Amino acid sequence: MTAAAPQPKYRKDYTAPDYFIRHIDMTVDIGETTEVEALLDIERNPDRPSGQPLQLDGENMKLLSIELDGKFLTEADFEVHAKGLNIPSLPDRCQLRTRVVIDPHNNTALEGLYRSGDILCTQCEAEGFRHITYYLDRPDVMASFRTTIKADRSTYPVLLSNGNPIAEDAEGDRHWITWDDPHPKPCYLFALVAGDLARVEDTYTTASGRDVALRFYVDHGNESRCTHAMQSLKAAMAWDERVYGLEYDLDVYMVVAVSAFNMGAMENKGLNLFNDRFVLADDTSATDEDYIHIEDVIGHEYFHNYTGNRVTLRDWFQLSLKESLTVFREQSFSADQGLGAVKRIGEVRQLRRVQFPEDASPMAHPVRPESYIEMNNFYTPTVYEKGAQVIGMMHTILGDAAFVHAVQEYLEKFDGQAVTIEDFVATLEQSSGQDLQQFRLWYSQAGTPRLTVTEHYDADAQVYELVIKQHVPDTPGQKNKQPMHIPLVLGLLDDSGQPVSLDIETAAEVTPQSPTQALVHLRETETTLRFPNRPSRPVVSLLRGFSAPVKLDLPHDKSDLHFLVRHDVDPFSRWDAGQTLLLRAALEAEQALRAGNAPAFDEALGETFSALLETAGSDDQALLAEMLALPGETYIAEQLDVVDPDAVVGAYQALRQYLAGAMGEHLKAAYEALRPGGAYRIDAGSIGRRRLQRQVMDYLAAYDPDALAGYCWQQYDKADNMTDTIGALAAINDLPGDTREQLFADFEQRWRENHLVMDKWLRLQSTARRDDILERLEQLMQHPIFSLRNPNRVRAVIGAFTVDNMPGLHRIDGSGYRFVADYTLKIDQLNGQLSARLVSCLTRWRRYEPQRRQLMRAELERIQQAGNLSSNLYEIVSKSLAEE
Ligand code: B3K
Ligand code: ZN
Repeated sequence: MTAAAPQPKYRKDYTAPDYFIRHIDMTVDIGETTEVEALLDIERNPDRPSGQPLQLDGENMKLLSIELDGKFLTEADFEVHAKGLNIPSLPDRCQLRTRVVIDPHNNTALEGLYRSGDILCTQCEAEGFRHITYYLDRPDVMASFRTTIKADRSTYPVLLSNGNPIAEDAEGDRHWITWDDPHPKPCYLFALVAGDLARVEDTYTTASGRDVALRFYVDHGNESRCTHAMQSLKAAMAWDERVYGLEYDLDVYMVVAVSAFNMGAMENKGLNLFNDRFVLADDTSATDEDYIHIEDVIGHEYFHNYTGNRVTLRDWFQLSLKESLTVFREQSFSADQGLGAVKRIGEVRQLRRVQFPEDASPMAHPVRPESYIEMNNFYTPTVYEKGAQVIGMMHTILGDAAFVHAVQEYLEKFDGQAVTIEDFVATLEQSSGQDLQQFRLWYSQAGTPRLTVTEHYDADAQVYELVIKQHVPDTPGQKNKQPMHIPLVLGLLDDSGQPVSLDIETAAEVTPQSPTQALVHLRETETTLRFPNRPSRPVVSLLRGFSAPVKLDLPHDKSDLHFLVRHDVDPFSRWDAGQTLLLRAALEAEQALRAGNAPAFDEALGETFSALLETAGSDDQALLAEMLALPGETYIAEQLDVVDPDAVVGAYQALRQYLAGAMGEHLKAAYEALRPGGAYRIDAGSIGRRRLQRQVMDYLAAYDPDALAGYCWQQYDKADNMTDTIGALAAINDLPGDTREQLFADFEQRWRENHLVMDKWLRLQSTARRDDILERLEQLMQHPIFSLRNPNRVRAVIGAFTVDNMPGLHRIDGSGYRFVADYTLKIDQLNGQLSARLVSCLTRWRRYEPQRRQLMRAELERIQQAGNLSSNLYEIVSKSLAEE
């Protein structure tokens, strides 16, 4: 056991700070050791009682001296402990100077100031600043920052921090520079970078005609790989001006790409830090998906400048306030860049793959959590992605114009303040006149609501009726929940597939969106909708555009679903009808396999999906690729009360094999027809074509592995871009044989110097279905490019294995679990944020069949008993093992 179990913090316990820090003047002197001097202008909070002790946060640092208003304090005047420093009493206004030594070179947790390759950089969100100096490390303490960095000139020629450079000088081997950021900010937005970096510069002229310098800092040699990120930044700046009327507010916007980074990127004011995989790209080394991710992450961090930085958080329980709104803005931006509805489908796929499981796990928490042990564990799909859906529902309820207007009001009203989710929702409510009282339950109730729909058609009365029941499942600490306000968008199709003019009789509120589409506000446990004057039974298209993040049990039988696949006008619902058909088929196959029978599939299923393939040349190819992609194994498993991974994997494979057989030779024709017609282009049409081609290759691997191997060889050989190159490797990944080995070996030779490209190579091998996968993983970790200290490499090998290798992870001898637990413990000694993510694959042990359940639990107990765990890992493991 951990010596003293870390204690949770509760949202209900929030109190305003006793003291504010109005300004900080710090000097970071980088040398053999790194010394940080901080001069804090402190003011008592007049709303709090006087005479309170000052309790500064500070960890992993050695205190050299402390002065209060110019007088050195002695040890009797203060108390230093493992988590900070207390001074029993303080004048109402004073200046406190501390000098500490920190050790960035041995900071493997990558929080605070740390080394990435040869550069020093920071990560302060959520609570990293307390690793740099003693401070009130909470977002409602906002100060102006002045930062002087001193360092060796040749090792660290570039010295950056937030704001504007105001002075610099050099003497001998050393130089220094002072940065001034006059806008008060919480310390989680502080950033510092020191290193030998190349600078790529461009300019953006804002709508009001101001020039903003855009500067990317990257390793030397990577200058030409910033073009796409730079363009994406400009597109994001223009989008925010056009859609929200928001202009960038400083003269310089800096982005630094670093290779050792715990997450995607960080929105520090004026000085974003990025995981280099979300900056660096060129056609030969980046895939379509890389290009899209870069645009998304660049947009996301840029949009934080308002939603997060200008208006920030009162406390960490409010994290979703900035993250969900920023993800929503990022998603809107991204959809506008060309892929539209297909982007939405991708978001839903991802939500179902990672957030629905989290919502049904021991870590389930509301979008606004009530408690946490380690804040870094709450940067979750629930806070981000479900939170963005919650914002999206308010957007649907208010309508686009009223929503945008309300967000603008919120940003104006709270500019420069640290606020709460309640402040945001109340502003939306006041601005729009909509009642969001019941809607607020989305922030407090965890768990994915389930809608069960039954239908009845009365031919004599010519009335079609739907009864919709909602239920929110129990989650840890929350039972017997209240019904939610769920916006359900729907339409009806007549028997020729035409949309029907809607006339709805119901006690629920209905907002027409068009003559044939309506938004129904579900607020009760049960809602009845009656559609009169229907001479024949219509087919209902429900949850259009995925209007709410719910699980939906459709009333449709198979023929209705086939009909919707052919006729629905809403791309999401059309796709989802197809997914429901496939899911039902997979679940039947799973049942058959568990009963010892061979799976069997309807002929109609093969016909519908073959017919889709035949539209490959004409239809929206990106949408078609999504329509043809099977629901993933994880999502299939999600539907089951007890998971037998062998049956899930078997069912998935059987369904794939069946469909591949049904499509047959058409697959080859489609593959040929989808070959590139010219040089690589990154536009929505070309991306769609390549996605569809990849999907076709996935079926071809099942239908005719030899033919596929030939195609892969040729494609790899001719490719002028990474999407086609990696597509060839991905398609052949699970097929043993010489072609696979040769292509992987050649790829390694070609790309061994490029760690981002090698991550793709590592990732594919970690997810390959092969009996010797664990030995292979060990070999991969011996590769010169691999390091347990680099999160990207660890995620590519171990992370990918835990998420995308169901048969490997769930080997019946328990060796997959043992492997994960061993590395979780090893990595936890270095980086608690990373180890806590890796162990997540074991947390839902209770859902598995008895043998696996026991094996998974034993590994979790082994981790728990190892002792000396990071608070991150401790929280996840202890919550997973807690009694239900
Ligand atoms: N705000 C950061 C995430 C910080 C994560 C800290 N463990 C990136 C983002 O959401 O934009
Ligand atoms: Zn964010």
